[in-house]
Amino acid sequence: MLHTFTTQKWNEHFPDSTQEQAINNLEDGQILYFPQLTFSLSPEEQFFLSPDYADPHAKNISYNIKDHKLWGVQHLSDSQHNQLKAMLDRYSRYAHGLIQNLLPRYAQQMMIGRTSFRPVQISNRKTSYRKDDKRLHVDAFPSAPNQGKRILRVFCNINPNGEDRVWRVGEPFEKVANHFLHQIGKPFPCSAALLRMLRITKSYRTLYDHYMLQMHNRMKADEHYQKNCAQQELRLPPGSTWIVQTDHVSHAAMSGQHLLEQTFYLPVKAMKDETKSPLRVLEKILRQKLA
Ligand SMILES: O=C(O)CCC(=O)C(=O)O
Ligand SMILES: [Fe+2]
Repeated sequence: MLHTFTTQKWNEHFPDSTQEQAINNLEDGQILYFPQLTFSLSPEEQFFLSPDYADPHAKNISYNIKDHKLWGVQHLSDSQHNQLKAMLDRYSRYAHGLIQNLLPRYAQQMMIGRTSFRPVQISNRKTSYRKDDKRLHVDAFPSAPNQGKRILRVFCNINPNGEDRVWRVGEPFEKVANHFLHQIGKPFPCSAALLRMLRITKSYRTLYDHYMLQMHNRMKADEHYQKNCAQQELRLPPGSTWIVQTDHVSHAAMSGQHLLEQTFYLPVKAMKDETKSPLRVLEKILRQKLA
């Protein structure tokens, strides 16, 4: 499940054979794991580890490197606001550099998404079941359909107290799909156009997005599945980094505090083997084009 690297620098160069291995492993649904790849904070930045600066109404603190906007925060002075932005900007650039060096094939075509900072302990967080990432799921976003693009995420545990990020990892995507897909009906006619018109979705919700979102919701709602499907616990210690395609790898985050995360979106045509993408797997099962 984990493919481990000894990398200690965010700008490390990797030989061709390592790049090849990394892309194969990632596309097979493995997690690329860097137990010694740390993101260091300056003494002033350590201040931001307090959960008091996270807006309790937002799921995470978020940053967009394209327009330098930061949101999901509270109680920050202007200069602290800029300092936190600079910290997330640095993480975003480091994560991007790592992908450019390790997965150059992806780097040419991927789009950079949000950077997030999660300073709140997740084990006792209360939310609706759909938003509850303590339940196994594959990622699909209700308001941000991605029309088949892959979701690639770089996570880094920056907990200062030695606390692991504890995940569960579930069964392979094809198994998940075969388990849930037959329960899911077609969308109502014109619903995608309506959602777009009402600006509930930021882009058109394709059939792919419909099936992925329904799978995400049904996995989370199914208590029996959550307890009994094949799964493994994963403990990710502070000072470690990991890369996962979270649309493909069934995952749940059980406990931990202080995580950084950078999202990238990747067109399936950038993959080495696009038959392994959720889009192509669902299309094969449903025998229909979905995006
Ligand atoms: O916060 C985490 O550890 C992971 C949560 C999750 O499900 C995700 O980021 O996709
Ligand atoms: Fe997730």
